Amino acid sequence: MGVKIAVFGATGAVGKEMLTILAERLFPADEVHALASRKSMGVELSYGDRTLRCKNAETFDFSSVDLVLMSAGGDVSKEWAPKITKAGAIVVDNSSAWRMDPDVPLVVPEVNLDALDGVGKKRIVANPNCSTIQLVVALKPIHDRVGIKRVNCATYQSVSGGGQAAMDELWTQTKGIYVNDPIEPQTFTKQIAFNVIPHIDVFMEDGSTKEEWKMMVETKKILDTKIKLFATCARVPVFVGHSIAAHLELEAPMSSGEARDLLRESPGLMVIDKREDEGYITPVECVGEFATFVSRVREDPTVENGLALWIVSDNLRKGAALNAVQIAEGLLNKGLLGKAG
Ligand code: 2RA
Repeated sequence: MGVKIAVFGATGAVGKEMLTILAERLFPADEVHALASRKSMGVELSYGDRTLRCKNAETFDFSSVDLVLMSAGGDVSKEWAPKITKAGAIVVDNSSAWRMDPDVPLVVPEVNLDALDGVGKKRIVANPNCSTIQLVVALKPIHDRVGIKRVNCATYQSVSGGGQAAMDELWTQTKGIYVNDPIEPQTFTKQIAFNVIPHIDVFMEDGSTKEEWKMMVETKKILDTKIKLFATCARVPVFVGHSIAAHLELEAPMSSGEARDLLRESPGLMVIDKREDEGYITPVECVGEFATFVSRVREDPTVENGLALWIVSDNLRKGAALNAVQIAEGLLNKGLLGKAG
């Protein structure tokens, strides 16, 4: 018996990717519903070679589905996820609303799939932040092999992390600069085209941003509370694909060769690491791919047992929609979906 599934927030960049990936991975759905706000009713969306017409989430009967993949923002999720689970469905939510709730598993299937066994408490599973997901996929095999004491990382995050509007703004600004049009009024506080903005999400008391805080607390919840992590997260003029320069301090030595071999055989990872022109991954090459890519694997001689990695992934796919669909696959394989769930 197939699963009845709804994508809530289907007209957004991540929602559209969720529909695409459900079809690409042949997720065994009997029914797939595209849901969004009333104003999007009737909007046509692709689901593989089929076209779905968007339905109004406010009037949708959530008792008719087994699973809802949500990417509609934190406020909408806080309001709707409890209503949806009360109607009987499981929610996989891409917002930050539930990630640190102790009764909500925060899951990256390659890292902590068994955390899904805790879905029964609230019947909500949280999808981690995009930059956290790609980081922990790469950290997991190294942590399991030798242990990681500390991670210091810098991120170079594409504008699609800010949604379709941010992508549109980069396009407009870039055109404007090329054709000497006046720069459009900024949705962002600073022009992103041909610039780098060291600010994602809001500033916190200690001077870090909430994006940097998310990477620290989510890595601890998903992988190991003992790992110390410090991040600097920047927005860069790239449409899709987040990059991370990660500098690790390990509990024991690991050569760059050992690290490359280990990462090559680890789930969800692809190593592209030749010490020559174009022997590494860049955001442009990761777009549309499922894998998290690792390049520039180096020993860092400035710290004891230091190891440096360059980690790149499509933030709309593994960083959001793919991870959510993989969680759905995990729920199905564990017998937690449908009438069994
Ligand atoms: C960003 N990680 O990149 C945040 C939210 N997707 O903007």
